[in-house]
Amino acid sequence: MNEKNVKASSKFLSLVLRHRPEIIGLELDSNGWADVQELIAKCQSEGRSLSREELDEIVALNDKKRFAYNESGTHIRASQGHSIEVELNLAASEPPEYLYHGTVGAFVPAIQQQGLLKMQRQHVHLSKDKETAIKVGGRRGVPVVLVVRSGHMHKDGFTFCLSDNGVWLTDHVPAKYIQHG
Ligand code: HQG
Repeated sequence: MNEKNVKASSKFLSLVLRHRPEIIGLELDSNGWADVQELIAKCQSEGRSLSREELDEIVALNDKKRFAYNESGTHIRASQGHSIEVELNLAASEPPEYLYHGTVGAFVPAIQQQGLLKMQRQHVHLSKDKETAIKVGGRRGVPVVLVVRSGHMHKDGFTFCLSDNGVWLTDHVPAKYIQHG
């Protein structure tokens, strides 16, 4: 598979494994897992041919390791980023003192009022480094990086989880814990 095909198939997988499994008639279990054989068969019946080998390549090569197999390799899920309700069963982890959130200037006034909200997704997404936050914000325009005082939040009783692909997840970041980077 060339890089372009990996990217296109990854985008399609993000759509079905995070947001809209029903477009190929797929069902995810409550933890977000899809049966691999069913996924392959349903992609094929929708004219999206995808072999197990190609899926292996996507899981291994995807730039952000967005997808993961279960231990026995029978099921696959997105490691984070869902809009549909799934229970990822991630253990709570102690975050570093600071985490970063990439956004754009147009959202900053609302964020200063309401804090960071999960919007359409299941969590607020935070990065451990500024470079990643710049990329996340850059998807929407000129990036603005907000610094989250995650250590302080943790001391105050807020829960954080680390996804399998290294994204920090939490439910809400109140404005008082946010500073400009
Ligand atoms: C903003 C990508 C107004 C927030 C990335 C963001 C990430 C507010 C947008 C992952 C707000 C939501 C998630 C408030 C937050 N008022 N706007 N109170 N609170 N926002 O896409 O973090 O490539 O749901 O700043 O790398 O941008 O898909 O979240 O701009 O990890 O794997 O509302 O998606 O991962 O946008 O991105 P999103 P995000 P993948």
